[in-house]
Amino acid sequence: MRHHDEGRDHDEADLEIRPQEDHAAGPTAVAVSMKRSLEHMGMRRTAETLLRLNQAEGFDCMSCAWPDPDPGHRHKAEFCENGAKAVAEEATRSRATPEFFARHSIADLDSHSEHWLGQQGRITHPMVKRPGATHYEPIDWDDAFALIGGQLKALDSPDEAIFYTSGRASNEAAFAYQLFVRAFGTNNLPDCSNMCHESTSIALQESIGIGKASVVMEDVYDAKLIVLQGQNPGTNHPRMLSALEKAKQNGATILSINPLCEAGLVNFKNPQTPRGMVGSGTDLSDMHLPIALNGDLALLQAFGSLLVEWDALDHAFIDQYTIGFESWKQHVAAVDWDVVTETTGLSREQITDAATLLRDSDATVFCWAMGLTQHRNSVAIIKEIANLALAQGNIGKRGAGLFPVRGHSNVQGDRTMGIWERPPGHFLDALQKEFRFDPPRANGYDTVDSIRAMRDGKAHFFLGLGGNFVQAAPDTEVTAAALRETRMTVHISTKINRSHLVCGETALILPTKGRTEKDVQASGPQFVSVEDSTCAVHASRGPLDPASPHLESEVGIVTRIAEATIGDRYGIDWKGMRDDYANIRLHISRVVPGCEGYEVNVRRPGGFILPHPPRDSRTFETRSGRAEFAVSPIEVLQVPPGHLILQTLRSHDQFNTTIYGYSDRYRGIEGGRRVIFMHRDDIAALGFDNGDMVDLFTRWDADERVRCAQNFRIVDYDTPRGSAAAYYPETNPLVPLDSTALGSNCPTSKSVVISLARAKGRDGNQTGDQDEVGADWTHKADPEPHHLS
Ligand SMILES: Nc1nc2c(c(=O)[nH]1)N[C@H]1C(S)=C(S)[C@@H](COP(=O)(O)OP(=O)(O)OC[C@H]3O[C@@H](n4cnc5c(=O)[nH]c(N)nc54)[C@H](O)[C@@H]3O)O[C@H]1N2
Ligand SMILES: Nc1nc2c(c(=O)[nH]1)N[C@H]1C(S)=C(S)[C@@H](COP(=O)(O)OP(=O)(O)OC[C@H]3O[C@@H](n4cnc5c(=O)[nH]c(N)nc54)[C@H](O)[C@@H]3O)O[C@H]1N2
Ligand SMILES: [Mo]
Repeated sequence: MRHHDEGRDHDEADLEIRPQEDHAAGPTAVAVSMKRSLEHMGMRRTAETLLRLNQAEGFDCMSCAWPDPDPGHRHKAEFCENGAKAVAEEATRSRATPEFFARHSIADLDSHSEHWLGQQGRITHPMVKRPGATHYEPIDWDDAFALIGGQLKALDSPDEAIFYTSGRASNEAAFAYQLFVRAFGTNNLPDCSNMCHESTSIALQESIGIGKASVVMEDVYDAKLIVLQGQNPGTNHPRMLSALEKAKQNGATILSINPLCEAGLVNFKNPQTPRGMVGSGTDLSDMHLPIALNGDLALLQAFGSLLVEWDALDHAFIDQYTIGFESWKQHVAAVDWDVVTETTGLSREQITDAATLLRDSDATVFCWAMGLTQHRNSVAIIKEIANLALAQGNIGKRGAGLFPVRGHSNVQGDRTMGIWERPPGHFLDALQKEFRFDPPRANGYDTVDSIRAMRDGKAHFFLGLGGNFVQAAPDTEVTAAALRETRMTVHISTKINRSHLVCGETALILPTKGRTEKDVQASGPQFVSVEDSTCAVHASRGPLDPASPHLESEVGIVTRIAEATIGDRYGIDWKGMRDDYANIRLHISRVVPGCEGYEVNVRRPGGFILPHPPRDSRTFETRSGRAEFAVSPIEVLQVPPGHLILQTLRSHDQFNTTIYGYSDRYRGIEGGRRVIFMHRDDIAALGFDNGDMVDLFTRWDADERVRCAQNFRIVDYDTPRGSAAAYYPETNPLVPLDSTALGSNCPTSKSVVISLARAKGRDGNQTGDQDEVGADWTHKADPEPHHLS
């Protein structure tokens, strides 16, 4: 495996640094959407897809999990630039055929960038790499399923197999998948959520009894104050900007808390309005706090302390619905302001000004994403948001609530359907009743534990329902080596990605239909269903003919793997589910809480909203039966002199590990991705100049590994001192596998302590005695881990 996007087809010398943009969207966004769509799909397919995207009778956008407006209030073009890119990426006319795989060995493919791999188009046939082979070759579906079934049956225990899910799978596919995995006998169901909003799910479960958002779309429109913390909506949830604009027009104030002044947080030019296309746009944030990385727990406790001091509290709510208030009150009242200002990089005045916004609002919506979930103390941070919401009674009230903005379009639905390595007992009981078998009760492996199990020879089989595990997971070298240890890796995918090239002894690629495509089964055309960030569940129907006649649907693949592995054990009717997805939905309606009447409800235009006890009736299904205040000590991340905290984030031209292109327009980065954003005083203090090339090293004392990512260009950028940023997944080799959030085991992708050294050149040999700036530790191993293949 190469340095990711430094494959031979891309030259970072083309990199161009421009000024940051001060607004998001606007006419450029429309132009970019159209250009990419036409390039990949041509005119007809562009029209066929984009006009059906996010429409009540159309298909759900596979980009993010932002909710749709009510069916009556949708625009003709209810999509954003990045949604259009996601569609173009899937509905492309390019094809990766068996001839393509015959021309390119796996080693050759591995020498290309992730972007190039994606550009080869949709995979048309099931492919296999046999033990010792250098190439993938085509395989019949029946033979592929027999190989998988044979391998699974040969394991000593079902717990030696790992069944990963990315968050794009439909509810139907996810339900069938978890059913198969549990009938096979394991709870090893890690998913992308383990690297994403897991900290949210754990924290909110403990604080309010449910790990999901307590708002619906209307609450955003009706909020008095919206807090946007650790989130870059202009890039990752662009349609959220329309909702924020509407909220502003209704009088909302917006407070953004982010180390970076992201374009969408500042100004939004709504491409759906004339003002957005030619005018000056809407100034979204009323106040921006440029917080230092990982400063949020201290900031939120400082807010708490001020609200207590001002008695800006909802005592009736606190008395009636919560426990633990007194301890929390005492804890925050005693907050150490020196620690607060030091860890946040903010002044007491700035923090006090922001707290007055909270004080003066009687309806606050708190939004957050990866900037809060991927730190060691993430669970504590999110419980602290819940504390603030509880202190002011901002739950179960119009215009108020907790709003973790989910990532993958159906990551929340997959969890609802039982994709979880730690399933609750009541879910297993319902499964047992419906299917008359004893599901395994022991917890399975999450993502990090799956990697450990493969590394340690405890798991020998990996199956990915979507996703790009090797690139998305932390500690790339460790993860790659772990996957290579397995006897079989299987990927259900639409397009080629790096994980297909980091193979087990035998490897299979099973090509699947995507959201944009028609899915016809024995009983006729099928639709699938998905859940968004606000618990709204609705149907999705693809308009296009499948990319190849040889594709199977995800439900088709999963049910046939089940047949090949467990046959008719327990008498589960896999064929019936495959032939008519309504049969799966019938099971869902009887197993999944809140899904009674699923078939009817999901067919309604706009679908239905799942129950949410705190939102609906201020009912809190926690251990105590009340919403719980949590007390969390502030632990300051130790950053030795000469080191920085690095956050790994997304550019405007990628979807997770899928690299659409090399234009991070809003941040002014064109033609390349290997950049590190730094404060100019940090650049100088470390003895560098803007534009210098550096290698990045992780500071991590817990093991002897040297973690390094090479050849990043320093970009002088508006970020707080000590806080640096670089793109994911190029920096994943720097994230230690064992560095995870307490309580959720989520990798700490937003707080990696690093040092920098002048780059020794693309393939330059690193030695232990290089002039690593500011490092007070020495290399203990041979630091040349870059070419794995
Ligand atoms: N186009 C597009 N859309 C996407 C995705 C994509 O890759 N491309 N990915 C999808 C997925 S799976 C997800 S999870 C979401 C991710 O959506 P985001 O969470 O918006 O994604 P990131 O790029 O990781 O951005 C993290 C933001 O948090 C800020 N941040 C980082 N650390 C801190 C901190 O310590 N404190 C605070 N207050 N802020 C911090 C960063 O500056 C950045 O603005 O987007 C989804 N939507
Ligand atoms: N350093 C660092 N690491 C991170 C993060 C970070 O911020 N920093 N973010 C984390 C987060 S939030 C997430 S969610 C994970 C994402 O982890 P994953 O979900 O594993 O990664 P993706 O890049 O979204 O997966 C893309 C692949 O999915 C396949 N695919 C696309 N559409 C379909 C489909 O319809 N069906 C099927 N079966 N396959 C399809 C394609 O082959 C594509 O290559 O990464 C995590 N890793
Ligand atoms: Mo995510």
